[in-house]
Amino acid sequence: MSRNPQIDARARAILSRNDRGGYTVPTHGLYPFQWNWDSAFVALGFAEIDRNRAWLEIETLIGAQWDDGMIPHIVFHADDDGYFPGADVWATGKTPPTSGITQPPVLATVARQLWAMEGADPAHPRLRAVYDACVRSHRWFHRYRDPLGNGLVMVTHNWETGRDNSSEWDNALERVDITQVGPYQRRDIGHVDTAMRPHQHEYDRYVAIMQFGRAAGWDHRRIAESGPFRMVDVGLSMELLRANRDLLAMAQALGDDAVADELRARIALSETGMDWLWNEQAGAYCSRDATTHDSSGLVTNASFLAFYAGVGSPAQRARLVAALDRMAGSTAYLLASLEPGSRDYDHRRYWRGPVWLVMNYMIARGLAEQGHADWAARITEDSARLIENAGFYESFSPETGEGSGGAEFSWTAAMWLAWCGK
Ligand code: 9WN
Repeated sequence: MSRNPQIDARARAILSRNDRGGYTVPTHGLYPFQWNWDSAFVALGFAEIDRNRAWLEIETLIGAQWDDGMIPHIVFHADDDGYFPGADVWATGKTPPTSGITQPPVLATVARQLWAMEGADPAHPRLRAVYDACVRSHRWFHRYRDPLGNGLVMVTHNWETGRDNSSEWDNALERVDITQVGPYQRRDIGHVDTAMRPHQHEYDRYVAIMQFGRAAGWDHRRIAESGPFRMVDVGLSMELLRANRDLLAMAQALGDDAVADELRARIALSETGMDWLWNEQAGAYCSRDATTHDSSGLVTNASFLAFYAGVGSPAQRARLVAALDRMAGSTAYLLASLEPGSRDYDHRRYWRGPVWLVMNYMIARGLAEQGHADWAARITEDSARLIENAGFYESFSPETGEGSGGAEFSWTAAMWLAWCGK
């Protein structure tokens, strides 16, 4: 049952307009290439229209997987100088050209859903290749991105988190040396209002961290050990734990016992390890610096992925629900990306306040699975109202509902079709 057939038609038109044949750009203009986690969520939208096209979206993405197992955050299928940093700046030397970092591992979770929609047959002709790619990608995380050996995920660039300018990174970014960055031209602020994008002094640091990776020849071991930004991200830690559970379900169906054992051990490690991110004072899971061990102490939308990951004691979950309740009391629309009142909260600026529908989707799904149907319904309803009132923006003000960032956004359209518009 569709909530509004006219909005469905607009959502389909956005996916079709942003479809470049085999892959979808997040939005035209601002983001002219294929992005990793965008494509995974977009596949869920396509699954409502054309299953073949949904599989193709993720097959194109895994076609750019590196030999070491990393699935890159951007795949530069075609030249376009409307985005900085482009393929020549990353200089990874891959074919097709890609960036040198990754993004949130939500692919296995999406693949399991596509496979389940089609009957969960272990002999499904398109399952095996995607499954194998996810196994290799998850092993890459376990091998290179678990410096503490506790099953949590360290990122080496804030762009890997997908929550680019979250205040969680501020202290670590302050320490990044920008004296050698040199001149460059940002393209993002030519497409959207500067007030909705990261500040210049932050962008300089993003570029400096990228330059470190390039100078290291994109040697992921070296970057993990001595890179200028080493953050254990609550978002990726929760997303990978969830994705490992979904991958395990596929491994069992395929009778891949060795991988299933490996995944069970990883899941157990992460379940126990997650407490390292719990901040009792904040009453939430918060990211922590892998070098200094400082906790951000900030409640962000990523904190609520605990339900999606299936972690937290009853007491911890109660604190998270209390935080949800506070946020519902202070904003018109759930769920702000940073708790209002926090340092540098800004309801229009990117990941420092605005609501992002893909995060809402994962959080609502987790809440529903873990016995909080009322909160899941509230988040789903708010998400639908945001689209109905403002359109398919990249993100939205939690206070006014006004759209923020790019318009005609693929993953927002996909979330309408696959979730909140149903
Ligand atoms: C850098 C594409 C991407 C999303 C990220 C979002 C934004 C890029 C940017 O856009 O990041 O990767 O240049 O701002 O933060 O989550 O995947 O939609």
